[in-house]
Amino acid sequence: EEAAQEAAFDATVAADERIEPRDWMPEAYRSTLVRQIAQHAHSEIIGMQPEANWITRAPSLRRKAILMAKVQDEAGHGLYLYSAAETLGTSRDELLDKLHTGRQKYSSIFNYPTLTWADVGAIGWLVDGAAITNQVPLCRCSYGPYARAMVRVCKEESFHQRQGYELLLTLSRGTEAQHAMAQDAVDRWWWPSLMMFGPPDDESSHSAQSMAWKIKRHSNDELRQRFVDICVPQAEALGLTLPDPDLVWNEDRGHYDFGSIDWTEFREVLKGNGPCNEQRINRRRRAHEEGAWVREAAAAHAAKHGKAGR
Ligand code: FAQ
Repeated sequence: EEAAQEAAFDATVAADERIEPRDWMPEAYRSTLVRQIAQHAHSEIIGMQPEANWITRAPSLRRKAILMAKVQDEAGHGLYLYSAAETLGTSRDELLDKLHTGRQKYSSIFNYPTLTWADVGAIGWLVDGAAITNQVPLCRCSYGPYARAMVRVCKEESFHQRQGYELLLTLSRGTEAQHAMAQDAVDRWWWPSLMMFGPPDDESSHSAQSMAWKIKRHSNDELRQRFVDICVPQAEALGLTLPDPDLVWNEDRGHYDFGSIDWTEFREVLKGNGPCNEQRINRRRRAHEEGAWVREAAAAHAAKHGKAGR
């Protein structure tokens, strides 16, 4: 029986069809998906913090409304992703507990501080740009609920990326001080954005298996290269420079060559030693504790109306 189920799973993946929650799947496939989807969900909700830092200080009502909508979208993305993870048999409570106790990761990028208003633009352009580059192929992920969640997430991410680009363009074309602020933000966010794609391929422990299962469609280095190639002309259009003296078009490869990434910094951030790791996780734990009464009230309401509480 098990062999027949495994053959059916392999055939579904080979035919580029979707695995659905009730289908048989190898335990390692299930746990890999829970790991990746949970890390992704955690990134969305932790990722609300750096930008939320600027909502009260947005320079105009229009900018404030846009930023509030963006941060709210991120909460929504977290919810789609936790729901996708729940279809694999893990509860949201369990996943949040793992985040709060440091047993599951979130993206390295959200451990950097947002020092000026221009950081909101740099995050939109570079961080959301990197997120889209990584997530468009995930719309074809072999696991149905994750793939479908990504379709909507990517549409919203493109709006986020455009708002960041437009914000930076406005600053870049503004006063000298505004231009300098935009350049400084790009200087600080460029390298951490390249790290979002994960370790180099020869150190990426999960890539080979995840690609065989068609969870990932491209390697970390392939997507990083794609992102660099997209950003160079955009930086030119913005009138800003990317902080890499080794960035140069390579005619033979048909890609931009770029300088080496500081992987020591990446590993330190993953170990909890980035500039804001402690602040981010403490704030998340506190928000969770302060929201306990809402969860209790919702459960009491559901119980009273005869529905199973969650
Ligand atoms: N940060 O073997 P691999 C967003 C870990 S976008 C932290 O290559 P894999 C939108 C990895 O987990 C950001 N850890 O791993 C937004 C593994 O550790 P483990 C979120 C990282 O899974 C914008 C180890 O290193 N997007 O939130 C990172 O095959 C603005 C070995 O690595 C996603 O999560 C990192 N950067 O490939 C929100 C996308 N990179 O678990 C708000 C979905 C690697 O063995 C504001 N995820 N690690 O302990 C993926 O595509 C993949 O999981 C990768 C990593 C590509 C991130």
